[in-house]
Amino acid sequence: MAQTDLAQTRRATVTAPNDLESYWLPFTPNRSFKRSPRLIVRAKDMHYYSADNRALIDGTAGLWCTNAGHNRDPIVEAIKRAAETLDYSPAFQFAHPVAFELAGRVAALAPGDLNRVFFCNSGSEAVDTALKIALAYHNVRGEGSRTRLIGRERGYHGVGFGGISVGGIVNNRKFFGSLLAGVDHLPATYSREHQAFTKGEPQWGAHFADELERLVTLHDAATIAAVIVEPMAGSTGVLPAPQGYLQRLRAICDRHGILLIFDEVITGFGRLGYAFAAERYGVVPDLITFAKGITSGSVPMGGVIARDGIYQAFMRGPEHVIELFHGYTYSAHPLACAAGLATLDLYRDENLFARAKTLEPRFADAAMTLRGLPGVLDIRTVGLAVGIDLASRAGAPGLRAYQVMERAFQEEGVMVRAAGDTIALSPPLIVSEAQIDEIFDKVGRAIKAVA
Ligand code: PXG
Repeated sequence: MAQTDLAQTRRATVTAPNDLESYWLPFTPNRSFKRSPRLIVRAKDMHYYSADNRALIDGTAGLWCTNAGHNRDPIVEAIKRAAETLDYSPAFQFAHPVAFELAGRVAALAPGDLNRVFFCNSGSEAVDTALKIALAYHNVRGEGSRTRLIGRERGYHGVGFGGISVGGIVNNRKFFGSLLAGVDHLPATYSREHQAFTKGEPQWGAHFADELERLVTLHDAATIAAVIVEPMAGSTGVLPAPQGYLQRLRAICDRHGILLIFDEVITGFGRLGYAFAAERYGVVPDLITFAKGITSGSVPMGGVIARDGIYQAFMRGPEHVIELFHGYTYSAHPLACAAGLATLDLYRDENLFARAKTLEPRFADAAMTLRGLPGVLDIRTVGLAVGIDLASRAGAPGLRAYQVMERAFQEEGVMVRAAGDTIALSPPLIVSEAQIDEIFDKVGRAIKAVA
């Protein structure tokens, strides 16, 4: 481009009408947002900065992703270097060295013999990838009748057709037709009556895993490919697995040759005090999905980690033939891989997973100080995550939590997530004890202000 053209382009950018209409925001009430926009322009470590230059403490690690904190120098540097060195290389039939290095590092963090890593660009793609690997795995082994997928009520597995089919959130499903055929659901494990104000995994509820036996009896194991669950349901309000529940699911899957998929898009990379929640629970799933924390949110990336036997099942047939007909243009994108390596270095060098574990009791105590505030019905904590259920306003479900979120942003200077009438908090793992107190003080004031 000639110099004059460039100058013209720049001027055009600056003088372009800057209204808010063109952008259709995801999972956002567009009209009320555009009446009162919440614009973020930069971030550093534990803070966001709004367009009017107010500092906001990040109570949610973005959308559960900036586990190492924001704009960390080593990650920024790694992305810059990668952009200068290799912008893109084809993901199919070619590869670049950093992809192998990152795959090895991710595999080393995974439990048991989960040692094969498939890369994609988001949690939704990771879920679709895992479901497809599960179906294809049975197929290549001559058990092609195993086509049924089992999810869970109140599960969130992203927004692809696979993810919404196994997911259990009615609004994410009801507008989108018939979804995938042959899907069934386990019940959600939450009961306020049995577990209100529990810190960590509730004692009550492991028996919900036995519902899988019921589904096996109903459908026959020979028709079931896989079960997918989040070790801790994040999006629907932080629902930790009951004690013993995941172990029981594992045992039932083993009994019937069903693959167990842990969707660790939120729980991966330290949220529950371990690289993966699988480790916290001593359960080795067959497939783990990850995203978000792999790059601390800095570049989109997701992936699936598979047990060795799953990968090996595909390694048959003529060697020049593709073994798995699946992948994305941007699988293992060079910038994402560079960001991923720098992020894993930070997690290791700053011991951030162990830090989350050490802070967990402190975080839970601080969270429970909100008990007794107006409208607070339950508080659930696990790792560095908390869900605070608020009483819905008559005839307007979700309104109270939305008001808390707005108030927190506009007046208190803290970012929180509202899901229905639940406030979810999940700060970056670099959060200090003083910042934990600050976050809960601010959230408490916002809850009182809108009471
Ligand atoms: N699986 C799980 C368990 C998730 O939590 C996805 C898959 C999909 O990831 P992508 O990258 O496609 O968005 C998620 C995403 C919230 C919130 O407020 C949660 C997610 C995304 C945005 C908001 O709880 N989880």
